[in-house]
Amino acid sequence: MSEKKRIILHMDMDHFYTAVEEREHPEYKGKPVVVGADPKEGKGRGVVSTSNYEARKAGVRSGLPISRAWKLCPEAVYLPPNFPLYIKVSHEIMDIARKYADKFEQWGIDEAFLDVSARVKNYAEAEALAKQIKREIREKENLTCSIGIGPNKLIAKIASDYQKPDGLTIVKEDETEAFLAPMPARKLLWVGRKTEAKLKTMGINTIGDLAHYDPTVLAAKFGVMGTQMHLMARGIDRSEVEPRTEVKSISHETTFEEDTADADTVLNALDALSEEVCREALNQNLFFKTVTVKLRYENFETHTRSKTLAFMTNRLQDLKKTAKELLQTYLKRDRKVRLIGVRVSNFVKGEKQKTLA
Ligand code: TTP
Ligand code: MG
Repeated sequence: MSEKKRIILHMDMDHFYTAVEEREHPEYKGKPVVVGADPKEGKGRGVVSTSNYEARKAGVRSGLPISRAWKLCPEAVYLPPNFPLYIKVSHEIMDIARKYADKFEQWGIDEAFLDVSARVKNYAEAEALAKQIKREIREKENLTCSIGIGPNKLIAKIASDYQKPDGLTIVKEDETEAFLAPMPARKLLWVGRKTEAKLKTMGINTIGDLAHYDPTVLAAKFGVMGTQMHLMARGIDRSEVEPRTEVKSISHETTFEEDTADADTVLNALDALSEEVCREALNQNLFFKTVTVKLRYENFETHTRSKTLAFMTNRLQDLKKTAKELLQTYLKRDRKVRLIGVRVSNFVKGEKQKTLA
């Protein structure tokens, strides 16, 4: 049975936080701009949330320690994140884009998938639609985005990243293989750094290498993920564009490479987990009230502790402080830790801010 052909768009705003900042402060235009932790003249902790393209030229990008950013580009304009503003703009952009889709799925704060199969007859019409979305966002919001068009979400997402900023990339069904083949395997959604390293030892560097690899060997090595990776490498993705179901909690955990009794190591990892969890909450515009930590000792004895705050928050410092407080009681000098985790729950959805900026 043949399936109906789909046409999917993926839209991703260009250097979102810094683009919004530049729009609000035209005096920053042309200068490198970095949004993230306070650099404290090179002594700051924490990381870069994002940077504009001028700062990226100096090597400053998302996730880089802010102290490194300062060394690479001390002349940049450094700004703390203004989340209420980014969330307001995100709502406005999503409201624009949603109108153009039969099915719409927001993905993070500045990305969305649009299934337009029922309203366009072919890729030429999809291209015209994408241009219209880009125009409306530019005119109403004074911001640019990049759009990818393809036969499924996977291709559309990779295509939107292909020509940034202000890009529009169309990859038709019969072009997917040639489009994907030269790209590094890492570009596939499921391929993280560890998997990438493993693939390299197997001689797999590009998506093309992966597509031509024996799927039974991949399945034996990586389980379901191996099968999934092989399908993706061949450009196959049947997942539907659908509004995300309501999230009940957001959590991340990590297992130490070696069990450790060193409190600093554990607390640094806890901070990193809190950062990941907080970013996801921010991306989904969720404020939380409950924080839970999990700890597993080397003998697999596992503990969880929760605290419900008196207020709702999405601030990283609140999460870090609460998580630390909760975990502290378990950090005993003679006991080695195997795993820790951080979870936030009890969500309140962020309000649309009507009169900001
Ligand atoms: P991205 O779309 O990944 O990045 P971007 O929009 O800044 O740049 P690009 O032009 O390459 O799309 O993420 C959207 C926003 O999410 C980004 O502006 C800031 C935030 N973010 C973080 O806070 N930390 C991160 O590590 C990343 C990747 C993004
Ligand atoms: Mg973006």
